[in-house]
Amino acid sequence: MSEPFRKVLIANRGEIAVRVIRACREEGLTSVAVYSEADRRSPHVLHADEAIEIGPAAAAESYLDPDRLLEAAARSGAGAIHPGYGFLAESAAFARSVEQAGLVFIGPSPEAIDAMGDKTRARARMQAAGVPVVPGSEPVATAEDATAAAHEIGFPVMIKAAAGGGGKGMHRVDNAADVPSSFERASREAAGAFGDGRVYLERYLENPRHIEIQIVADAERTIHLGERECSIQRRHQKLIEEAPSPVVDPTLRSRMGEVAILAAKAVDYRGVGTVEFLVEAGEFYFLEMNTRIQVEHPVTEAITGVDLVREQLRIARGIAALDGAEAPSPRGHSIECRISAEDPTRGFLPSTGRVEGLEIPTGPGIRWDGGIRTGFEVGLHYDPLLGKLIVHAADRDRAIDRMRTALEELRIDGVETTQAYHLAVMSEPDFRASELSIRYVEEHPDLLRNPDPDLLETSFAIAVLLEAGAQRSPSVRESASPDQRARSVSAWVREGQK
Ligand code: MV4
Repeated sequence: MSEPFRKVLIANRGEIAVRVIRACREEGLTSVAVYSEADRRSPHVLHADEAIEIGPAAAAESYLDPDRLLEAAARSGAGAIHPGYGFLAESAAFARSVEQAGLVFIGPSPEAIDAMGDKTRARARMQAAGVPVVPGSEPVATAEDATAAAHEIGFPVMIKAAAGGGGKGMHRVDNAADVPSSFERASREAAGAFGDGRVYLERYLENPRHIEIQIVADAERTIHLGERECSIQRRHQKLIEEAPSPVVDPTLRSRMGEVAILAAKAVDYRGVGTVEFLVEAGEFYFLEMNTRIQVEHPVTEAITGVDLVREQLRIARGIAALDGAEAPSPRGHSIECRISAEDPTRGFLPSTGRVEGLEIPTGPGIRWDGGIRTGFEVGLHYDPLLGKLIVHAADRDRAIDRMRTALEELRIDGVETTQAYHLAVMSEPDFRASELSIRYVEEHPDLLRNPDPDLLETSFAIAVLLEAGAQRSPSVRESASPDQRARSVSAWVREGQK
């Protein structure tokens, strides 16, 4: 059992820092925020019981600097560090330093982080534990070995970096002739990006869904809390998540859940964690395990009623997961939209500026986890996530309608955001029909041309005039081309619609 602690340093910023601070307060724990020069007036600083400035805006010299964080912990007398997600959350070295400083790292052991960090090691370990992985090879040393492996697996194949993650150094190969060049390129990229040029091969899955299982584990029990559907993403950044997945039935859920428990047990996992799968044609394959609280944790919280950050804090103090209870049966449907300072009409280009106005939607089944307030300066130093809008309703259709209403109420003035994109998705037929895969965003480019509501009004007015003109004016009706038709309608309107 861990040392008890009464004070927690939150080594993070933004919405997740606020989320953790709130959970600390409810658990009777004192919270210590850390902040960079750029975050002096940020919400997490205002919410925390105490706050310590740790360095300049550049994350490498503040939120990513283990020494400054440990120094702040020592100075404040914190007995534990919660890393949130991103930054140092999945650094085994940081977790080790925290423990060596005599503090509790609120997360799994450094060994569990390490075991899941190396892709090929994790793959081998999962295979040994009976967890299905995408059919594939060990790391291959030469182009000849890669070609032999590809023939054995069958085309198309994916060449992946052993040390990789997040899609870097991944190459699809469709035929044997292309294997050597792709092998060389993938090895070179892997060496450059990860300092480890080893690559391996997998069968390429054409149209998979990305579905993940939430795990909660203490020293005695490893429990799963069902799945989240995370297929709607762009360049490995998730945009929308939901729970449950519209394609997972109770049988598949319990099969995936049992396998996720096997995966967690294989590394003696403690705390909350997520096992990611690719799912295609009713089959599922282990992808990786995330050894942290995830951005999308609220959709699981909504349908299970479990407070996952509370679980993290309590498990770290040696208290039984779920207070010793069984996993609750899920109720209803939850959707999360990530609201980021990015412009979907310009390839999700990060947008900067001052938040001039902010209206947060409220009402039954609506939750906002945010890290901004009026006057907040959105810069380029950190992740562009401003907040997450989460809804919960009795079923998926009603959750979508509720999200649409909430998105219409949300107002963030001063920066471009992904809000209108989300609104467009909520009405898109394939989304409504749950026709999803990891290709959803690229397969729906029309959603990226966000129609401005004012522009929509204008084009609607033009359509009405065209229709009326065509019915009542011979020159409009007999126009030879759309251009001429437009000119004729203008003339018809100017002349008083005779
Ligand atoms: C794949 C795949 C298709 N086939 N592996 C991307 C991130 C990395 N962790 C695994 N990834 C993929 N591996 C095989 N054999 C497609 C992806 C993939 C993906 C996976 C999950 C979520 C989003 C994705 C987006 C593009 C590609």
